[in-house]
Amino acid sequence: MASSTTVKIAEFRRLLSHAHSVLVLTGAGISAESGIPTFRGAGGLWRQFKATDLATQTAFARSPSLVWEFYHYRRELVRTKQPNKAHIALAKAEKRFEKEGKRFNVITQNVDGLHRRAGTKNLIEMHGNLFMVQCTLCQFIEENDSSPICESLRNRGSPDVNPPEIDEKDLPRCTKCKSLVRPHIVWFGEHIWDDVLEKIQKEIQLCDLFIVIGTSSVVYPAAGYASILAERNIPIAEVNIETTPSTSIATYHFHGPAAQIIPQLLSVNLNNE
Ligand code: BV8
Ligand code: ZN
Repeated sequence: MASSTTVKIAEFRRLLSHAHSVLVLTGAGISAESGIPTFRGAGGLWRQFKATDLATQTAFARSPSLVWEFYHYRRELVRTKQPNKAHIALAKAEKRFEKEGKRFNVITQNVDGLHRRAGTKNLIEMHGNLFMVQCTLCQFIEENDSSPICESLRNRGSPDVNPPEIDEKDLPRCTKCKSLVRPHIVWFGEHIWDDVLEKIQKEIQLCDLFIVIGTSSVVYPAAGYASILAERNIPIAEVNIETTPSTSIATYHFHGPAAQIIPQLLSVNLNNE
């Protein structure tokens, strides 16, 4: 007798084969198996701070040195990690869909860049990226993946110490106007960029199958997308190791780690990887 999960996966795969515009939303949980701590798990702490305390304009205004140590720490951590089978399966599924003349788009809340490194092309990084900076004065935005991002941050960022602050003049500067730069990342209390919201709205309009992976569905506006689509009776599959506010409105809830479940759901064989 096939287990209910096997039946659900088979049903989902049938839906997938008839979909023309798949939209995926990912959160920190999809990168957990790559060794990147999630926000709300135990890994969400750095020194005595919660990530949500540091990812704010107030924290940056109070101590740009502390916030830059936090982001430098995460940049260097991510550099040592690899995309996992969930990221890779999404990238392969996108290629297969494109060949069939269908649409496959990923919206990620993550700033770790792992979807890009896995090969996903149709990607909306709605909260920005650890390897992009924006100028606090002239707003110039640029990629910056240098390690360290500036000399004063070399060997800094350890979660186990509380060193003296770095002088602002020694923190990362704008290549254009030499003013202080900040991570090009949407902090709590900040609006998502208008052009990003427009792209998201378009994808939500076109979506005929929604997959929500590894997010606690707490942070808005991302947390609201599932209910918008549920209103239109768009089938929703959630993949998570816990239930979330999206679970009650999802058509399917696949309970388990993303790296194990996503390849099965998308019929992507990664064993020869
Ligand atoms: C906005 C970049 C309009 C930063 C992020 C009061 C004042 C101001 C604003 C608010 C307020 N009250 C509410 C708000 C709105 C706020 C909000 O929603 N707050 C929450 C906390 C209530 N939202 C905002 O501020 C947004 N802007 O609303 O603008 C506005 C403006 C002013 C005033 C009002 C409104 C901006 C939000 C963007 C913040 N930036 N990231 C950085 O990375 O440094 S958000 C950050 O947390 C992540 O990027 C992610 O988006 C978000 C949620 O994290 P998750 O990805 O869900 O991760 P989490 O750890 O929570 O969960 C992981 C999940 O994975 C779990 O469910 C776990 O079970 C699962 N999992 C774990 N392992 C696995 C797994 N699943 C599968 N497999 C596994 N192996
Ligand atoms: Zn500048």
